[in-house]
Amino acid sequence: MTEHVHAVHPEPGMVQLLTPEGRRAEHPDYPLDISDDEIAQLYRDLVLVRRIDTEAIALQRQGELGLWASLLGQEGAQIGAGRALRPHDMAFPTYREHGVAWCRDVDPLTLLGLFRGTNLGGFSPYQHNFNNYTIVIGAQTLHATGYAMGVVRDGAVGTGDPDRDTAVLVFFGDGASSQGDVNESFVWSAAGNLPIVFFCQNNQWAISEPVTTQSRVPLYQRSSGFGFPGVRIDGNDVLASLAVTRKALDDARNAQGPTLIEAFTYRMNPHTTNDDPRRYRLAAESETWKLKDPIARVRAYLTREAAYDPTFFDDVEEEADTLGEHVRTGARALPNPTPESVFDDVYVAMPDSLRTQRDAFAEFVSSLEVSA
Ligand SMILES: Cc1ncc(C[n+]2csc(CCOP(=O)(O)OP(=O)(O)O)c2C)c(N)n1
Repeated sequence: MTEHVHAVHPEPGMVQLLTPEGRRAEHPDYPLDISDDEIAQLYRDLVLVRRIDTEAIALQRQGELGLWASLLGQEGAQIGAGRALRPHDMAFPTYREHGVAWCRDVDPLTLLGLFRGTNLGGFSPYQHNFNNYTIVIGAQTLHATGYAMGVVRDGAVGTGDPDRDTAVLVFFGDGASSQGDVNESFVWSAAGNLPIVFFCQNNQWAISEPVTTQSRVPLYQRSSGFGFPGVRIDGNDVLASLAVTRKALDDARNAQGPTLIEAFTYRMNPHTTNDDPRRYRLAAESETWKLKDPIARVRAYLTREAAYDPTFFDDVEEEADTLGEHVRTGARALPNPTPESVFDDVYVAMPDSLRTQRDAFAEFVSSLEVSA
């Protein structure tokens, strides 16, 4: 039996650098100089973020989280894009970018706090160069566009200094592409030639709404009407995501303006833990996408083409077990927030007027406490 039986070919025009069977492919516009050890590091990232996701779903089922938005199936898109960022670039996520958060060194427990209701975002966007999660669909594309305008005003574009030139990477979904906010950000980014990369994870579904009813053209073609390039990548291919995002971020930093990347992928799990996809999609669909799993192909490459030893995979599994333990015990131990913490992180330096309000609120709250 040959392995061609399970060959899954990319759509025409889609950039793919690692096939679902784990073979390297070349693309003339996106050469990727990467060592096997670097690919092994990407494998580690992919496995670890999948483990965070699996643990989070279990915690939600046990009543420890109110909700969780799973990234299953989208790890390749997110790790490739996340690892293409330079430290001083700024990224704007939606609520599903746990893989990018991982690349920005955000502790998974901080993300879990948002879904447990113990924090309102949890981390400083400026410490990680990673904005807080945004639930309002598409709003973060305008935030990112405003940030990119600031980058231009600071003169941090096209100077040729790699430590100064800055790009902005913003994530959104296929459903979000129909939002006015996203289209307004396309207009402003094109008009201002802003250093921004729009990274659309087309996971085929906006809750129960299929992408086919959202758009009559492939999403990556939307950008041409706004006057900037669009590229479709195999969103389950971490190498394609890395190479194409890297190039788009380089262009942005070099004052070449925006790019739209459509990562063609699939949401393997329900929209969130509150959703039941059996009500609106066929099981056969996800069975087909399983053949394009973003982790299996990297493992196949490392095993067959790079001759990696089984001990490497065992070590990554062991690391995932340790991380799982950290997530499980850490989530249960997350401290309850104090009422006045809603005032934290609103301003970099709290104005006196807000400080006065916070103190009055704290006094009010303590007046409600019943003495034993
Ligand atoms: C402005 C706004 N409208 C509606 C919602 C409700 N809502 C939450 S997720 C979602 C679908 C988003 O789909 P998509 O952009 O494809 O992203 P995905 O969740 O698939 O990653 C909707 C409509 C919302 N959060 N914000």
